[in-house]
Amino acid sequence: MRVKGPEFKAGYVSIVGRPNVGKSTLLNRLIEHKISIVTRKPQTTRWQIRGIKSTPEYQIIFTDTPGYQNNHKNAINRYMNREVTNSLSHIDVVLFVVEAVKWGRNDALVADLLKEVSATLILVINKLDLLKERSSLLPYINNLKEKLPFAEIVPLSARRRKDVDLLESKIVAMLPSGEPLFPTDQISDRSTRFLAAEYIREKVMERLGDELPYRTSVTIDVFKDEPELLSMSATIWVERRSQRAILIGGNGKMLKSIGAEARIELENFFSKKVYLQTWVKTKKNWTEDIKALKMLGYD
Ligand SMILES: Nc1nc2c(ncn2[C@@H]2O[C@H](COP(=O)(O)OP(=O)(O)OP(=O)(O)O)[C@@H](O)[C@H]2O)c(=O)[nH]1
Ligand SMILES: [Mg+2]
Repeated sequence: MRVKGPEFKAGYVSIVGRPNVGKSTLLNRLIEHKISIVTRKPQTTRWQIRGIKSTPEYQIIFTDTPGYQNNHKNAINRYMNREVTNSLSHIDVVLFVVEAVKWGRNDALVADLLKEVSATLILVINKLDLLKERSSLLPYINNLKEKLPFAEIVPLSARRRKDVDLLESKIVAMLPSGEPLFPTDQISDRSTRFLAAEYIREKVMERLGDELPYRTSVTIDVFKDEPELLSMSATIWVERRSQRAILIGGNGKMLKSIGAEARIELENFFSKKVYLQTWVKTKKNWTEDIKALKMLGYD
């Protein structure tokens, strides 16, 4: 790794907030790659995912996290909440993401967690483009200012490039000086195999988010990466036989569509042809079963 001058900055930044506020959208925009999957359904992200942004002047290691909540209390949700709390130690900056101008029980839970955190706090008020009454923003900000000692409050839309650039410049100002912490050509801590499974899960959630919101998980059984072709075999896990039938659909139509959509995204991401086989298997009540969770990668 090239040694940088003393003015180089590097640090860790965690992105936290309740489900569906736009954390993963923000991460992807910040690092300009689709590392974390995004759907309109809450509880899309299930694990910590790091995205690394390196420039000649600085390196930021962002961690996207699952949405913090206490609506659901089963084993998978306990795992997801733990991913959030674990992301809050040994970091420099926290982006606390909320949605303009909403504040609920789960936002308050996140605020409580952050009371114990020593890192610099930035409040990111997302989805500004959806806000009809601009006049409601100031009282909202004034109310949130009382809750935690924010170093910055940044209303934005994670979908707008220039808003995200401005946020990034504010983050850089708060980073400590130091050498790069990761190789400067690395964009994530996750393997391509992991990302492939996530892309497939995204398509399942997009298609069946209403019928099977939190009941599916994806594992990759075969991952053969050759110069011209990536061959993959993936298993989509569900909790019950009835869910398996929904996922497969009449004449296998639903599974075929999911496979076709995932393949297009994977071909874009890997810039090569992808051969994808998909299977659906049942693992009874896996969201409640610690052993099954481990087998599916929630360890
Ligand atoms: N209009 C608008 N929609 C947004 C914006 N940012 C995110 N979204 C949408 O909000 C939904 C949730 O976005 P995600 O990025 O998956 O949210 P998240 O906080 O990562 O959600 P979880 O992983 O479930 O905790 C998606 O449909 C996004 O397209 C924004 O700035 N404006
Ligand atoms: Mg997410």
